[in-house]
Amino acid sequence: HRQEHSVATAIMSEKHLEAGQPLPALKDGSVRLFSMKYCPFAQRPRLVLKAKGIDYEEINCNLKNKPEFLLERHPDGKVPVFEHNGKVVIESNVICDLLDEVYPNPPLYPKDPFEKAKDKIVMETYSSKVIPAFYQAIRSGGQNEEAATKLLAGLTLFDAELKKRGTPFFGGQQPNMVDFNTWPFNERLAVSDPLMDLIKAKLPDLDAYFQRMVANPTVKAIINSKEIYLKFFEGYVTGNYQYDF
Ligand code: GSH
Repeated sequence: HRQEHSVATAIMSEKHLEAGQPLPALKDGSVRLFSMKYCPFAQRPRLVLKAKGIDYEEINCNLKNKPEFLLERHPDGKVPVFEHNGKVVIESNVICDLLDEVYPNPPLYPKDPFEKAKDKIVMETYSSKVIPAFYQAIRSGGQNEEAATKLLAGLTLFDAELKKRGTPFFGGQQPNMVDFNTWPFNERLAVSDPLMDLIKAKLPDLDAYFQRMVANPTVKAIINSKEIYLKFFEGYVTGNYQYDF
């Protein structure tokens, strides 16, 4: 049964913890996510946990000066890392699928295995066609035309799939795993005015879909503003990453 009233996500580390800092003690039986506030991959399980009303402890990590406890749990010291009862799981997509099995309500995939496979293909396509172009485009402040063209081509496929479904979200009337898996990147497109102008002009239905996602309570609960991302993405350009501001 969905925990409707569970809104009190326990944030253990408001600040990003770094090398030399100990891991705060965990309450018995609780669920923990090692994260970084602006990481799009960590935002995937954060959205899934929120959608399912699961309380969890969030440990934010400084990824330029990694805390030992993160390196002990992930061979490359990446986030997200999920931990429950001493069991550790890495990779955002693996974590999200695990969460959907462990906490089945509400389900975030179709019941039918073939429909579920279709959803996974949409996510795969987005990951291979949109995400690399997204990073290229964002690093250039939306000024790299080749990256913008590639990004738009990837988003066109995504838009076409949603049109084919004919529903407000990939999940139907409500967002499902496809919507949550891709949203962290869609949310960050807002940092670039040229890119958003291009999307509004060429893919107006996709823009309308973005507006529907922004209005969704799960998405809204953990959304960051354009200003916050602009500030964080300065690190991409200067190499001087700031995690707490
Ligand atoms: N494939 C991984 C996933 O889906 O979980 C990617 C995770 C990832 O790249 N996270 C970044 C990270 O931990 C932060 S956004 N970077 C630190 C590093 O690469 O050392």
